[in-house]
Amino acid sequence: MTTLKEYLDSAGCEPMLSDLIILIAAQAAPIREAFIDNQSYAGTENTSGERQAALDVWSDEHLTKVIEESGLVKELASEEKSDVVTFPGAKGNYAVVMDPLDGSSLIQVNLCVGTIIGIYDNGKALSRGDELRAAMYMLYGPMTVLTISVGKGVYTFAMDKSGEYRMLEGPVKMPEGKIYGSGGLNKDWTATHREFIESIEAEGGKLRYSGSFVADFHQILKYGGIYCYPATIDNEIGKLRLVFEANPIGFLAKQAGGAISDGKNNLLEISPEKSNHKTPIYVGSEGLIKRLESICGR
Ligand code: AFP
Repeated sequence: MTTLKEYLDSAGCEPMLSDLIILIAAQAAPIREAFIDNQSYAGTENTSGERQAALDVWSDEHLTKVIEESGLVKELASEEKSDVVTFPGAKGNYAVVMDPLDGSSLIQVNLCVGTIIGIYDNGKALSRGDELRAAMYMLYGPMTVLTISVGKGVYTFAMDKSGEYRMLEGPVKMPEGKIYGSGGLNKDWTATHREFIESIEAEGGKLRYSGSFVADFHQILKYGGIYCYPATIDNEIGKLRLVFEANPIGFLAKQAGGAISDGKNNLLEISPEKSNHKTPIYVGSEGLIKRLESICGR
């Protein structure tokens, strides 16, 4: 089976980018290893005021160290840090955006969580999603799975016993499907969001929502459908973050034939105002995003 390195070479990745991707992807092994000693909450909050799990903090510190030591990255933005960090001595001109551990409320119940990464080659972490050079996530499920795009479709790999990633599938095409999941309390949904969800349910849509965006997206990538974390009547900016969550996942969705939107705009075309810029998110099959935008645009 094709290894990650063989795939990146065949996709024409420049050697520095290939090295950076392989280095970050390899960190899935130590992060997985760290689950057992980091099951509690850390007693701290991130910049969005959310409780940090010990594994959020561990993964953030670990990835930051590895990325800095690579000498390839000029800027790093992380969901667990208040500001963009700069590494002035870097020889490479990459910028990395990351959610070191997405879905952290599921750590203590052993459900699927993951690490989300976006890579820019312009040295600027606060860039638009459509400027990403590459995006990927590592998923800590029954297998350790890497889903990646370097702008030439989406490919999935699984880590074997020796730590080598071997290709599972690709190019992955997201079908039109009927799986849906929505964050936000039902009582706080807006009329347009409710109308959209009811239209999916009327067609036999199946509810799947775990509390881990990256795991829920992975299912939608395979079967089609939509993940939503909408604006609600008490919170019009939503909960998820444009830079670390929406943009890398949106890039992957687009590369697989899907789309991402806040209900009216393609999120990949929005310039982040700050590191923890929040936005309503809808990501999934293209037809459902078109339907959503026609309901919201009325
Ligand atoms: P973090 O674990 O990185 O904080 O992300 C959690 C999350 O942003 C996303 O992964 C989930 O889909 C969503 O929050 C769950 O939120 P609710 O608990 O409000 O449904």
